Amino acid sequence: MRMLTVAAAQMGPIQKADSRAAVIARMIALLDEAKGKGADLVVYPELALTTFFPRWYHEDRGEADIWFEDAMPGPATQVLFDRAREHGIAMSFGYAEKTSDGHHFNTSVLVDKTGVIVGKYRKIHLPGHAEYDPERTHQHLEKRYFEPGDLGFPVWRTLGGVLGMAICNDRRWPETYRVMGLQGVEMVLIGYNTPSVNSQRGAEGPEKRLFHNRLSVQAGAYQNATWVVAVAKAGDEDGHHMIGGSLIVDPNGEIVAEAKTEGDELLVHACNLDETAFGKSTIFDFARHRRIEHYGIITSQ
Ligand code: CDT
Repeated sequence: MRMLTVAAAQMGPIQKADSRAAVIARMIALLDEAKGKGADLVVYPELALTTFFPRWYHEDRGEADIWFEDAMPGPATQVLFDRAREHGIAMSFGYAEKTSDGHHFNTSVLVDKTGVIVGKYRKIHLPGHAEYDPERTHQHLEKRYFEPGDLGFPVWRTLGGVLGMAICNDRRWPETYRVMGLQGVEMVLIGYNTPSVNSQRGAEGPEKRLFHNRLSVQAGAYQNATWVVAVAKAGDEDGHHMIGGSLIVDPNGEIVAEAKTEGDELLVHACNLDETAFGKSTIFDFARHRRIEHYGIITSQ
């Protein structure tokens, strides 16, 4: 059996005024707890180091660079890498990335047990809008602050399995999972920040959004015979509430662990990566059963 004990490290709210150091201290506390519970891998949310800043409008785009990291690890995050390496735990977390040539991405990294970044993913499906929209109850300016990811949906052979990453809105798109499924993915790591209300549709509240979260993640897991670990940043950030509902889902699409709070909370589960084999060799044996001659429209429009 190929066992991988994963810890979904849900994080409670991060306020606009919170320092990186304060946030990283919380991440280290979760890492220490995960070590005590035998985790091999800790998964943190999207944009784990800061508040969900795309809700804030900066007329001058350059002012938003305060939310971005231009090195990883950098001066603030080195302690997190050091602690993970001391514990011999792998980790994945999201952050806002500014590249040396001035590009901006919503990024997540996969760090192995020796503290080396072995994988990087840049968010492809960017929701929201680029300009201030007075019609919305709140802003969601990901299209202002980030460029669409340019790395595709790779998978990495590490930790005894085949791992992939996606970020928040990506989890709602079947193509996200299928592109990794076609590469044999066995565990998909996803961080998210999901507002509890739809800024354009007052009637859609937290219950519906938690339902859509489960629906998307469970379907992606089942239809690709993969584990999925989906991790929220939750609760009230400066008056803006976000759903929790972090999940670990097995290759049958069943929930094996689910967050009960909207705070910092660790979900730990020992995942048998060999459980992916049955679905991949039977109902979702892609080579035998897919009919790609009928799928062209998916990539032509
Ligand atoms: N962070 C992120 O991608 N959030 C979106 C909100 C959608 S509404 C603009 C999500 O899909 O959860």
